[in-house]
Amino acid sequence: MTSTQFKFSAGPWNIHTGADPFGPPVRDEVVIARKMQILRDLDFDYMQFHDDDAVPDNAHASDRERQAKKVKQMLDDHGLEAEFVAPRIWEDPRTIDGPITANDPEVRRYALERGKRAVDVARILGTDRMVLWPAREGTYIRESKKPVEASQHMLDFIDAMLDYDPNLRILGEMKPNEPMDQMYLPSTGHMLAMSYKAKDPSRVGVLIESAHSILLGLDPSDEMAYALWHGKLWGVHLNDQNGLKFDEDKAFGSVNLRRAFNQVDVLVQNNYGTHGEVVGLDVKAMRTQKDDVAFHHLRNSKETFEILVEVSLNIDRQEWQSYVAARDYESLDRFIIRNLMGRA
Ligand code: XLS
Ligand code: MG
Repeated sequence: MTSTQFKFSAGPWNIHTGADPFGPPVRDEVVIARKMQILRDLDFDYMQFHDDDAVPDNAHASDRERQAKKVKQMLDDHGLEAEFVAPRIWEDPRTIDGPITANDPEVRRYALERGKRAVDVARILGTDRMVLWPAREGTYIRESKKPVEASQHMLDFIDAMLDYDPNLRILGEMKPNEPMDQMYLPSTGHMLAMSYKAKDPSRVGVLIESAHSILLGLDPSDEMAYALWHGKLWGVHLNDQNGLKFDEDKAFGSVNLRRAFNQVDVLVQNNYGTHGEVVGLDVKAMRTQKDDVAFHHLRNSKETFEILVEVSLNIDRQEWQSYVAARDYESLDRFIIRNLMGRA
């Protein structure tokens, strides 16, 4: 696989106004058609969606199809495809305490309805993938929910979605915290275990975000390798993260180039992308960026990925192996660093 064979995607939320919990927007909102144009100009092939990026959840039932079709047309006009649809089940007032694992059965019913509406949108946008980032499925204080029952609610939700559409695939995007203090199913491993309990395990897999692994104290490339071994790495959200704090969504490779290389290398070496998997870049522009340059984080992340693909394809594997065989890891360490510094 050469770098050009990878397909790239990003969501509308990756071109954003810069609002954060401590301050208002600093840039103008960009309409979705313009975002599509930006992605196209950057040579992206896919756009990712939350359900309400395409159709607001309060849209009238009779109008939902028309609105979704309009977005599909817009994608076609820009030569883009939808990679996935993720139900944004964390903003509605009913979902304050995590809709899928809410104690109130009425709220859990809303989660199911909302999930099904997201599947309808996905169908019209032409994707069979639902990403499940269960943002509020956890607790602020541990005593507020029953964790064993919560696990069953998560499985019930997954099964209901699989039932609703026989072609649907679910990609769990796990994260250990934020907005919750502690999340249920915090890691890839948890979601993979859950996938085998689902009524059709072959349709349940994961999307791994670099920053989420780092927040778990894990190496993203090892998480990716584990999911690849299961045949269940169906999406990635590449980005970077400076230590254990809020989810920073920094440009890919901007904090730790070696960690980025290891992710690219595991993807390249295991033919990621040859079965329709896409390289998603879940990166945010710094708040300091002015409007006209507030997409460079996407361009830069893609470029870093592509250069690291070249490194991975051209690195001297024989020399690499010779250090492994001799158990000379000091030399191996130097070899990798010299390659990353362009001094191979
Ligand atoms: C948040 C997630 C989110 C998902 C899509 O931490 O990264 O943006 O990727 O719902
Ligand atoms: Mg993400």
